[in-house]
Amino acid sequence: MERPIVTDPLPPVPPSRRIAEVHARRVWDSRGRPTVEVEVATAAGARGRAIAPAGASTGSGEAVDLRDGGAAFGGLDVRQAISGIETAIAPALIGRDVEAQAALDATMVALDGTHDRSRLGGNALVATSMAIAHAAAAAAGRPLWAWLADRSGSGVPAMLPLPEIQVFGGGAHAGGRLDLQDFMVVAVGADDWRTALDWTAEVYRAAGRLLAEAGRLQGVADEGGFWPAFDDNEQALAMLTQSIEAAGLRPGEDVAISLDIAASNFGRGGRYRMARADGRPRELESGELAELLLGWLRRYPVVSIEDPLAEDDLAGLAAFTEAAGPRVQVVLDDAVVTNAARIRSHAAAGAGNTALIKPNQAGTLTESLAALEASRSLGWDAIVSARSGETEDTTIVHLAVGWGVRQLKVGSFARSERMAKWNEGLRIGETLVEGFALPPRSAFPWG
Ligand code: 2PG
Ligand code: MG
Repeated sequence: MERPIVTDPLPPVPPSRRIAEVHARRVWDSRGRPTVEVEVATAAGARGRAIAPAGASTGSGEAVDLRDGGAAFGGLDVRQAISGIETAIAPALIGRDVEAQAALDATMVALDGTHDRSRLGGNALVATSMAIAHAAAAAAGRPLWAWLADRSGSGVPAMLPLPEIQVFGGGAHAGGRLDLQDFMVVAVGADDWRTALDWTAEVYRAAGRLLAEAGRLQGVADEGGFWPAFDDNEQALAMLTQSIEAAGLRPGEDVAISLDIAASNFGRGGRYRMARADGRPRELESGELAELLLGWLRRYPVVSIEDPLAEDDLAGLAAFTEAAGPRVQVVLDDAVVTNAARIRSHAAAGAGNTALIKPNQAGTLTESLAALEASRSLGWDAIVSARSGETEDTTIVHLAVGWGVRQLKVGSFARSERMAKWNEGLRIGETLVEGFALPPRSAFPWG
């Protein structure tokens, strides 16, 4: 007689970890645009909440947000993304184990079914993915950074990351007033998070005063950096260096410069149309733009440069990385879009040495972590980054600390969607074994 096949049922998920509710609501971001907030709750009442950010200078390979189109809010409404969470994502997650982040993210990716997350929306996925992590941490009674650190197995001690903070905004964040997008400072000489913020606050004040005195201040750009009315990109670099000095700090020693050229915004096919290359509109070849940037690296205390050439200019990125040398951090954003496979192929080509990690470019935390692990396995460094459209959500600070990422880029030292992140670091530092200590200077290419 045949014996009946008995399969063990999966053990029931305890109420403390069983997802009982996934609720989406429409909220507003720092540009006054609609965005997606998700709340996840377990049967025992642990809750997590997160909000999707939004980019303005996006890479072509990013997960795309689902936006409604039409007349309302410039076509940027997110009602379809919200309804997709309620009708498709929530039913697939309810009853599941909130701790199973990778499996839950995989379910969302499979439900979406597109290569660019365009059916359910990268905005729907990232808000849900981050809310799951918050709910899991809450269910375990742990702060999110500690929950992530417990499970990351990276062996890297949980530490606050070195901040990259914008002082001037240009490019797509300031009506194209300057070609370059982010003129940032990095407190390379600071031993701890509080000192890094103190120094940056002084540089930011000095920059505002110097700009106003020069009659070049036009308000603030999208990320809270000053919107400077310069005739030439290099004038901004010179004034940023002066601002560090005016704050009583040593350029390059205490505080150095980091640039996001965001060259995909003005270049394609190896040709770059700059409005203010040296005060006038000019079209540059890839090699000419590289020369211009290398000249700035020689003349100013620049330690890090992001997207120096466009995302489609792999040969140019590789040539620039080689020419800049190992002491310069060459960060790729638009070209690798938080994607493990793209990071691998760029590393193989010798293009770049550091990956920007933006969870909403990938769509889920699991894919973001895969991108981070790929960069680590290749000997690249990584920077967790916010977007130009942000909110009070502080998840990325916890990701940087919990995943052991040594740098964090959030935008400027003004406006609450930015300050919420810097201030969250002040809270987290009080609870870390390492306190407010930053990674040692020797950990970085400029060390
Ligand atoms: C970038 C980001 C942040 P956006 O290019 O790195 O500065 O901008 O979010 O608009 O892509
Ligand atoms: Mg960028």
